[in-house]
Amino acid sequence: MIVALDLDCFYASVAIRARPHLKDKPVVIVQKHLCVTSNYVARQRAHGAVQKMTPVSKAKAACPDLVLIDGSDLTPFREANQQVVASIREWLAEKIALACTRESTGSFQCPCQKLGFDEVFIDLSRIVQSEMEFGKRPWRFEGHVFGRTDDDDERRLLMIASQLVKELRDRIIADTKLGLCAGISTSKLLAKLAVNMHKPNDQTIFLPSDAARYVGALPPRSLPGFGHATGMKLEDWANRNGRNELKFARDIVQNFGMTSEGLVSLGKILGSKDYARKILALCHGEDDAPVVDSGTAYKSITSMDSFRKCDTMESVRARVNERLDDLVTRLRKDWEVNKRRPRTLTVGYRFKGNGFHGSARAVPMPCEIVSLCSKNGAHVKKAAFSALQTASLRILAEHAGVAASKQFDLTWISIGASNFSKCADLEKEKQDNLTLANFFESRSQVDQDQRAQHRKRKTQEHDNVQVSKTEADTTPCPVCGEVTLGNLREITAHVDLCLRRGAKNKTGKKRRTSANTLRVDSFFSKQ
Ligand code: TTP
Ligand code: MG
Repeated sequence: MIVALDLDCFYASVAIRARPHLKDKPVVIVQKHLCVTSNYVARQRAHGAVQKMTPVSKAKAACPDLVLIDGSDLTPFREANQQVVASIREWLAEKIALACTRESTGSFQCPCQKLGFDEVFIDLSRIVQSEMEFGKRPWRFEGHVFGRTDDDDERRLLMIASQLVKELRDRIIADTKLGLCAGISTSKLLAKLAVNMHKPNDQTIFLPSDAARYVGALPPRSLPGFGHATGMKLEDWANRNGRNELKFARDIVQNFGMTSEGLVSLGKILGSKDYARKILALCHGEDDAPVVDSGTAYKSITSMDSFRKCDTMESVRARVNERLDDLVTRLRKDWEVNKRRPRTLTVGYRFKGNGFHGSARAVPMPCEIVSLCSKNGAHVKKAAFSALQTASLRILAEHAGVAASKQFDLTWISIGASNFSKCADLEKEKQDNLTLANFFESRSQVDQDQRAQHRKRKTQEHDNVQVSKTEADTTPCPVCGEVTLGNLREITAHVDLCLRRGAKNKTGKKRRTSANTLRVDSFFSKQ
């Protein structure tokens, strides 16, 4: 029992919520002279001339009283997305608690997966099951019903799901004042197709018995999960082999069939048999992809922008700085809420003439980000900014050839932080930092002692006197607990290796490798 939710004219709804006097006016959200979305008043008034990504001049010509709102700052949309997800999770928690009480069972999860800013998938199966056993009757469909089903149980379950979804939508609207649509079915594919069937502020149940016929009649590229590159490869294959155009999803099924030979030849075209299997199933209306819970915090925080021209180092620096201003502010905010630090920095880029084909490179996050998270102040932000700037420009130089001596023209860059490690217990971390610092201090002392001993030994060798090891000489590694002999550099390499391997300490408990790795890095950067 899967539900797909999609916010109505999302950016426009968020902008109008902050400006209620515009409620009945035609509104478009503008980014770089393009209308990225419009409210439904504008869509009706302009009779379809204000499509997403229409140039502002064209939209204005179709609807002269159009109100233009700048949408270049994504912060309000990001925040609205968080409100929506919080509302969903609160509702789910209430339903799960109710089911557990009724069934006298332990808690369970209903996965909730975010897709972009304004779409969410939820797997409601477990709550629907509980409702079927203990909930109120009569059951009926809530919303528009599409297709048919031969299975009475499935029909009942979808009725219950639709009633629950209506309740959830009402809750989201009450909490956030944002309208939304829902699609309800037995797979992500069908739920996603259903969500667009009745818009705005409505819901559709897709009964799956005829799904193969319905999906077969759709252009393959309109299927969620059927990407642009897949379409190009198949078109190319059809042209080269004198096949008819693969206009509809059923054409792909007919050309390759649902047989193992078909699968092998499609796999050769698409580069993987597994992917070929997924594409054939999609074209046949089948999708068994699970809803994977996204967690409450973002997996990555990325700032990106596209532009027409960026062909000098001065303009590259300016573009990188714009992204970093945004990224550093968001990382600091994220720290305040989630108390976590990113460990990976990823820089993506595209060049003019390459369309949407870009590349990206990931490197370990500069250690100055640690201070950005745990300390406040302009100098900390400046240090983090400067370290990120150096790292980003280095990636662009080394991997993209963006350097003063070279010719280039960038059209898009993205700078992202990911691979977060949680730091729930700051006091514990301070203690860990002290342990490491003390360890290195004592090792430093050992090195001095060893040098002194060496000198002494050289003198004493003369007198044939044996020198015993000092206490400090046997300081154990703070990660694995082993006594490692050698000079400071060798011991450092050992500790670093332990941290990276996530070595177990003496108690057998795994250490928090990532945070420690950063700590070692920061220790050395301070030296
Ligand atoms: P959509 O869900 O595609 O559109 P929408 O929510 O505005 O309208 P609908 O009622 O049809 O669902 O996209 C969500 C937001 O993403 C949209 O409000 C603006 C933004 N967006 C872009 O920034 N660029 C784009 O090319 C598109 C399609 C959307
Ligand atoms: Mg939407």
